[in-house]
Amino acid sequence: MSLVKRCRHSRAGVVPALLVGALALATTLVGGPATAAQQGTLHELAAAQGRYFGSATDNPELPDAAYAAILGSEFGQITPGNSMKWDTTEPAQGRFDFAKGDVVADFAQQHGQTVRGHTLVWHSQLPGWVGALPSAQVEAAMTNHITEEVTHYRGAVAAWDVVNEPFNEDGTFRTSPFHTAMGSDYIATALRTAHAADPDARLYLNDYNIEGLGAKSDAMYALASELIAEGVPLDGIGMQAHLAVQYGFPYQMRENMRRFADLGLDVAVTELDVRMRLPADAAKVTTQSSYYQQVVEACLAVERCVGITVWDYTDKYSWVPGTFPGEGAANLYDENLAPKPAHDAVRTALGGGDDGGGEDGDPGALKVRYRNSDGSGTDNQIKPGLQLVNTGGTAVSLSSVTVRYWFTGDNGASAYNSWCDWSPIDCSTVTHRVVAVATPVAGADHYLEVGFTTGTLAPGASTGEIQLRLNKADWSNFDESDDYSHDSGTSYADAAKITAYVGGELAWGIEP
Ligand code: G2I
Repeated sequence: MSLVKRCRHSRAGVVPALLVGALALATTLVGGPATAAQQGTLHELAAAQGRYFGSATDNPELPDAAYAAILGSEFGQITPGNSMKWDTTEPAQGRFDFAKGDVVADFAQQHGQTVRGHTLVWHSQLPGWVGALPSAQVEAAMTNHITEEVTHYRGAVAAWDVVNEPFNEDGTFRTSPFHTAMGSDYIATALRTAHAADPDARLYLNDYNIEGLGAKSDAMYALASELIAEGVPLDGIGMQAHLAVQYGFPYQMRENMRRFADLGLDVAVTELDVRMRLPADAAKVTTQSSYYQQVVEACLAVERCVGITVWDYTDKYSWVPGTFPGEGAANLYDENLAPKPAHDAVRTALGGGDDGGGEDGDPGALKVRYRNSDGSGTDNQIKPGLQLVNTGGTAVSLSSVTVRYWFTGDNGASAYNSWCDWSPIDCSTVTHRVVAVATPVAGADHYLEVGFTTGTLAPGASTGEIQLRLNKADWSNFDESDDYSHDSGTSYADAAKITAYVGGELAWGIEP
């Protein structure tokens, strides 16, 4: 084994100044891709914000000198795409082979990079012998595998994806030899075993489609809460973030990251890419850039988000076309290793954009415009017309935005119905619900919350009119005159008493 042991880091996300320095040195030596106009590599920009910026890589790619030069200079962390998986490291029971993983670990060591180990327990790329074991032998095989691999990489791997992809889309546990043999307890057992083998490694659960709020991330949240309550050594949640321009940006990614952080966990974006149906066009490329940018912004907004790893940095070595025929162009660099617009978007976002980023940075520049479309302020409906305008210089993903129209329910039923009657952005993309205020204040015991399932608001763009309407379930009348957000103006004007949020943070207006 040629692996050189490296100094330990208590926290995968913190890049010691020494390493940043080493990285800068590597840039000078290998003559990386950064032009004179671009100050700092992606990782240096991230490190200045207390994050790492990394890439997946794979053994067949490393002999590509041009590829390796960028990998070694631009990124501060690497993840082996395949070579630390079970089928490679223990192809036959008890026969361990770390040669390929060592090549990646050595590359990292030579370039002052940290390594995320991927992955110890996964239903896929699992050698046939594991599935063929009698159930009673699976736990011992699993704990032995973890112990051997984690022990081998002690000091070289800063963080492990201990369990990968434990959930189905609906939030139920995925069937695997491990789940079949041990039920969901296999997860706690795996974490405890990994911790015993390397108490300094940061231990993660990793999955896809858990980037936004939803059934699958709720399941991960419930599992993480339970593991923490039981004292199981869990340090972080890995959000893979294999995004696609045609499916929209994950719903409330920041909020979702924050709830895991609030459990005391680190969060890492572990496999970011943004694919599209080919051929690429200007609109898809713009959306892609905005998704990359929003992921970076979400990570910078949540202190416990320790870093971002792209699932390889170039289209030349992407897994996407092999898995989704007709799709691709998912990465930051093209097939000739030239940086794409998404690369600039990431750089800009890491540079802090308009406010320097950082913890709870500028959530985005938006304003709400309003007109009263209601002929009567004392009938049984409230009819606000709203427009949302991007007043900033960067695109805003509508799925991260919510708007609140504050009002009082007066007397009558406590249940409400709400409606989107018309909008040029299509009411099917607009969500709306009435929420009771926990601690009512004058003018507001409820608000109409408006959200979006998809769409991007370019700099300067407006959603156009969104015609909204709400009523009480018993159709009793309102007195709108004292409602906080109500105004009698019937043409559109800026409305400071209607609030807008990006990723749950107030971006416009004054709350009652
Ligand atoms: O599928 C994308 C990623 C989703 N999350 C977990 C990751 O571990 C996964 O990575 C990918 C690798 O990037 C691919 O390179 O995992 C795939 C397998 O699930 C990897 O693809 C496989 C090919 O399907 C095999 O034909 C090939 O032998 O890579 C193998 C090794 O090159």
